[in-house]
Amino acid sequence: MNAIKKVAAIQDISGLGRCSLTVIIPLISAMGIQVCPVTTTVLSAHTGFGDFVKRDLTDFMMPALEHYKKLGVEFDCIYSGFLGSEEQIDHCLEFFSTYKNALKIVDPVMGDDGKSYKTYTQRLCRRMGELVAVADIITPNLTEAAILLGEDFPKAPMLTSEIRSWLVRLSEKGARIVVITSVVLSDGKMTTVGYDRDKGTFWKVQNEYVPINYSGGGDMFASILAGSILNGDSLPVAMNRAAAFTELCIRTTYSYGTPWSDGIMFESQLPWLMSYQELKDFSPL
Ligand code: PXL
Repeated sequence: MNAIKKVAAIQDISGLGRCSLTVIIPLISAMGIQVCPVTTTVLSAHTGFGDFVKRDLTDFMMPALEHYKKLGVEFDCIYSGFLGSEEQIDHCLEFFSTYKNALKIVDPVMGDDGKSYKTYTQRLCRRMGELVAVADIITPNLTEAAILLGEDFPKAPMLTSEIRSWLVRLSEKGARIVVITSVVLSDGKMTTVGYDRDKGTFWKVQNEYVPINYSGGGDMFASILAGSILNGDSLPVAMNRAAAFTELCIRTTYSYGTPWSDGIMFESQLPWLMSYQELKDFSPL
């Protein structure tokens, strides 16, 4: 048992734009959990900038794993996100199979707003399915859920019965907990939905809509969900904590009118996360 839980975060780091490790390290740390980065790529700015320089660290991933095995270190959680190549997926699979007792969280980052990111080929998206198959928890947004299910991106609001069926079908691919973000339900509300297969329960948390999509929003949501579950919160409370903090920070950022590519201003809101509030803004789906 680690005195403080350890999360191996298999993620990239971008100098500009607040995504992946520059979001995950401060947020999970603020929740009292240690982040051990397994850095896949170093970028001057995230790929949304269009123009950036990068150093690929794919060949660092297996030596890092070998080092951890030699040390006998145990991780409480392995958490993967944005990945740059099929080889990086192979290395993630090695981490997951090495740490069988760790909580396996896969954020199948592939796209947003109905489109896949430029760097994600169809083959890379298919291979992401292999990570989803070994995960305990997955956190796709609606675009990624559609890609994983081979469905068209829903242009209209979704019925509860429809999104429940998406949750169950995604869970049949492996994970016992599925959370889908950025779903518009037929009441017109922006909603996060979740399914716990073992308990047979469906949950939702609703959010204020903000008309801009910042980089790193998915990383923010998934890392708080991860921290919250590791700290013993129930699934709906974890969804509520992740959605509430993300909404708080997005609304703050929107009020300043900064560009989407700068990401979400979370620095001044960290005390909210650290104060670990009681939450009850969730309901059955
Ligand atoms: O937030 C996802 C993400 C992570 N890392 C890099 C990205 C993106 C999304 O564009 O470009 C490098």
